[in-house]
Amino acid sequence: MIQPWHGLIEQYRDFLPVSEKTPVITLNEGNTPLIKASHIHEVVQGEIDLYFKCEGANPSGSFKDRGMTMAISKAVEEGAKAVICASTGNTSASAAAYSARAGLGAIVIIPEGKIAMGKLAQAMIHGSMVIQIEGNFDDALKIVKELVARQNFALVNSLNPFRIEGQKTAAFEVCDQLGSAPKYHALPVGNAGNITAYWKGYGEYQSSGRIDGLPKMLGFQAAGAAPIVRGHPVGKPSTVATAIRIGNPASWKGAEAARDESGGVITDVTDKEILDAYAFIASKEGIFCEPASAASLAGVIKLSQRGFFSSGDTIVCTLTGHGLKDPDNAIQLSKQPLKVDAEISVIEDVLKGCCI
Ligand code: AN7
Repeated sequence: MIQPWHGLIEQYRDFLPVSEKTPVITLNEGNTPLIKASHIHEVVQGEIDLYFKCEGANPSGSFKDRGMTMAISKAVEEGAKAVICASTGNTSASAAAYSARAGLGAIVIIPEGKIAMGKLAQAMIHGSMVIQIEGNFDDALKIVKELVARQNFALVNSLNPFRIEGQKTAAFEVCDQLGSAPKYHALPVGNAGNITAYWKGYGEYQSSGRIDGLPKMLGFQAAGAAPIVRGHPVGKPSTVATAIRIGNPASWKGAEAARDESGGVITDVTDKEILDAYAFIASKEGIFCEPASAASLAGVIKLSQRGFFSSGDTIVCTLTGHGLKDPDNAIQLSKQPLKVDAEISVIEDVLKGCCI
């Protein structure tokens, strides 16, 4: 019989800072598919095995749910009345969903006009207080940090260590699904919490004897928002991948440690490379992720062109969020639907010469 799944806190309780007293607020997040790429040889040189960890399959459509089940459960345990976060969209969507479930108030501060439509809809329908600022994510996070110092709100950005604890379980799942750690693990990098969390997770799984080796961590920033690659904060970050439009990541040091301790790389990819990978993943692999997620594959493609990988390497790319979050980019990038009369003969004419 298939074992029922009760969310990642129940599954990985031994690795998480929870006790019998912690009220578990869960939407049964985690247990997301690891899907082997089938057409990757068309874009990546050499005989590599590449897998997508499809985090868009989480309840609110992104990996943030892993951190949020922990952060919200702990906020309830600690008696918080409301939570607050700054967000490029997915953190706010997840915070909104989990705090609705917990009966907590949620305040989300977002950059006006720069979050994808689906994410905005999520924060709104779950009933959080949505505040848009004329500023970017970095401005929003600064405001949130100041508010937390003055008011009794629980911060649920990844500065909250419980977020990292929850998110590290994605590394556990990859190992459980593959039977070992991959040779490389590729991720988009924004505020840098996730790469920090994965590295922590792999390290803990190794210490517990569940895996032997560790992966090399590959992080990819958008070229217009690549502070870690440039070595200094970026004042006006810009990229089509709004989820990672961040100029001064909170977990900067964690990302550098993941890179250096694992012998990995953090580099940048252009918006064109991101969108090409995004279209490839949807049209060839059948997986609809959001643009930021595709930075992981875009980076792998770029490194492979430099001969970075060897035959037989196993690479996992995390696809961090679902494509439905950002319908505008999908529609803009795709061939537009044909508009014709509702006549069978007209449609047959149109179909002449097409592939079907
Ligand atoms: C789809 O929601 O920062 O490097 O405020 O939504 O851990 O920040 C989102 C980040 C990658 C980057 N992919 O992860 C937010 C936010 C998607 C994301 C990232 C984000 P981190």
